[in-house]
Amino acid sequence: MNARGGALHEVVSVLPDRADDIARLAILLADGEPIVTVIGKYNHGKSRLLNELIGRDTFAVADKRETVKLSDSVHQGVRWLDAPGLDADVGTEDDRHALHAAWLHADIRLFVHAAKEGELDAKELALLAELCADGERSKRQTLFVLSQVDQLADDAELQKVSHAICAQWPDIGLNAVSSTRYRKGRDEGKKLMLEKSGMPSLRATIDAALARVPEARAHEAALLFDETREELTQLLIAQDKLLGDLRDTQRQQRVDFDHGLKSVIDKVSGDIDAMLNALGTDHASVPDTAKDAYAITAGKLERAHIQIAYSRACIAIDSFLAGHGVIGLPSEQETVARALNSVMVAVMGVSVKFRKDLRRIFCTEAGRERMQRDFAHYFELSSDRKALAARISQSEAMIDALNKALNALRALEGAT
Ligand SMILES: Nc1nc2c(ncn2[C@@H]2O[C@H](COP(=O)(O)OP(=O)(O)OP(=O)(O)O)[C@@H](O)[C@H]2O)c(=O)[nH]1
Ligand SMILES: [Mg+2]
Repeated sequence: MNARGGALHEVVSVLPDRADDIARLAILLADGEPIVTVIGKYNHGKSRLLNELIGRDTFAVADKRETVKLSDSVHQGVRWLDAPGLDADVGTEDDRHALHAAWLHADIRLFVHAAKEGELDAKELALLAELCADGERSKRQTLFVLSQVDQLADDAELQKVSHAICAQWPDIGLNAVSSTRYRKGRDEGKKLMLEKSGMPSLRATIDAALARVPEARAHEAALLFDETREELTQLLIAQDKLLGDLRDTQRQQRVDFDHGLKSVIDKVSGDIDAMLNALGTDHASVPDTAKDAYAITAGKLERAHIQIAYSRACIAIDSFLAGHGVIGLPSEQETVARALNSVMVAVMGVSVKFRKDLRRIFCTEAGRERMQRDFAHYFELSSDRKALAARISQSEAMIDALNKALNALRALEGAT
């Protein structure tokens, strides 16, 4: 891929829906010969028409569906593209690729319709509408060719068909031609037949259209640059806003979490402090004997007080955490012991037996700061927070890609 290809690739990677426009821009920037293609149903004489226009039998002609892939020939500074018929019922995927390529490459489209078929059918009308709409936007030209007119009985018949088609599409600019008459007139030196074939007049119309190609190309390239730049700019603005919002949400969630957690910790610490101050002598270290197995001893009561106070505090913190999406441990930290896979257990341990432990955890600045820090750590690892962080990274990557695409586009524009 050359530098231009690389730059266009940067643009398509962020604007996949514009792949066709970017492909067309690449063709315009390559600035090769003007390109003329034929479009129409099969057996309507497209290949033969091109052969007569360039004066040699380059493209295969047959009385059946003949052209199945794109072929081209450069003649007198013009690239002529022969395309398959656009009949969906007989066409294949390859045909569609070829037709798409012809659509992308051509500066001038010769819409070929065999006179003996009479009016245009719905498919032809739809295609013509599409070509004209594209022409309005891109200034690419479409010339309508009524082919094989020698197959009509007489001029009156030709008038009838022409009228019928003009009724369907009033400003169609009909070019009636006969390739066989032209060939015969040329081979046999019959000037009148040559003129009557309509080919010299069609050729003159094509030449006039060819003369307009440079201007049309410049218009189209400017249009594609403008539209693409505008779309990139709008996407960038939207993405910048999204990123700003996501970062605000991220910041605010953290502020709310820290603030809420601090209130809960202050409350439970206050309760524990009050309880500890209200307790009398500490009997926790007085050992129970065998005869105390079923008795309530002062030591057991002490331990129960401590355990209940601890559990209450843990439940209060846990319900706050659950409200902020901090529930299980992150998967990489999980163990096979399911009961241990909670953030509470990871931060607080499984139990507390003595007053000094409760005091250390809840009634010192260092203890409270540790809880604040450790719970915040798990908050950041909770799935919603991680998803938010991932969206922020995605948005940052998108902004980066959009900026690169915009710079690449500007560089290309500057180089033209
Ligand atoms: N009578 C008459 N026959 C023509 C004329 N132009 C083409 N034909 C014949 O019509 C048949 C189809 O012509 P092609 O040029 O192969 O038609 P095509 O549109 O390219 O067909 P596909 O490639 O299958 O899409 C051939 O037998 C041609 O000789 C014409 O002006 N007059
Ligand atoms: Mg053909």
